[in-house]
Amino acid sequence: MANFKVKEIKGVIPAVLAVFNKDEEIDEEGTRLYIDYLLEQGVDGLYLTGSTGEAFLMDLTERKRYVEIVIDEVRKRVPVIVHIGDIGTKKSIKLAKHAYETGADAISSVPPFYWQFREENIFNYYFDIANSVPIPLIVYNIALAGILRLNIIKKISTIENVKGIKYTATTHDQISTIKDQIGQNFLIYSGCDEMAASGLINGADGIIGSFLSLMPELFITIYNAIQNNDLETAKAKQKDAIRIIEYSLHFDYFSVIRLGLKWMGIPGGYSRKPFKNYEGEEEKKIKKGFLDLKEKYQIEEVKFLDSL
Ligand code: MN9
Repeated sequence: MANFKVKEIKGVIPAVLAVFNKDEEIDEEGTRLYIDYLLEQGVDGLYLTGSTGEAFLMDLTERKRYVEIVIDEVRKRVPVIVHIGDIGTKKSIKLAKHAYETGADAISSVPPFYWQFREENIFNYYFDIANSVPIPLIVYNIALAGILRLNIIKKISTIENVKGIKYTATTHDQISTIKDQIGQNFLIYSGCDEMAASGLINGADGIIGSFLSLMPELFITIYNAIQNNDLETAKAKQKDAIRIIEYSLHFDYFSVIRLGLKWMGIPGGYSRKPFKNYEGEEEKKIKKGFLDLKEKYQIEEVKFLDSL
């Protein structure tokens, strides 16, 4: 059963990595420590088994197990959104029902992908999953699965349980337009970490993303600064975030986030193949790159950089 109302799901919500061990198996102990770390930093919620959670590299049993471990570890302290998206309605409904039964506060899904589904297929996909469980559904708009046009977002928003959108597109003016045309209560989570401040300025209720897992403190500062109309702080901290992210994106960045966590003594685990993991000389090179950035731009108060 859900513990939070959808209105309470806002703020800084890390997209959670799947912590695998070196043999690519789920590392339960590591996962629990990593989740505890995020909660200690004061994040407002968690987003599970999405892109950052390498969901499409796991089978359904593994995805379910991951959700069970995290929800058990969270112990109702913050809301949990479970991404249940898959390529077909039938599989997604299985995951949706499992998420609901395990205690997720909301589900979320990318549109069906790979084939060029027509808008009618996409609408029906969301209709069927939204009707399979009594908890809110957050649409996930991301280029990797195909960006949804405003008209289809509006249509999908008329489905009863559809309560918001995770908006990982760069067209941030549309965040404002969605609020105007669908309603102020339709929740929007800005998903481009490089543009967190912009998303929030345009009216997003929260931010969800990979780098919030590595630097929750930085994104909490950005979020609070925007709430307090402190644009100077928001701009300065967003610049720091952009520099760190831009550098990380030269590599398989989930693995870079894992390294950052490891340097702080937090288990970040390993990615599944074909993603790459960095060790030895490559790890040293990445570390050196971060130290150079820190020095060149005088980046302060970023915990993983301070741990180097
Ligand atoms: O939506 C994330 N996208 C993916 C969330 O995981 C593909 C973002 O947080 C990006 O990882 C981030 C870096 O581009 O903005």
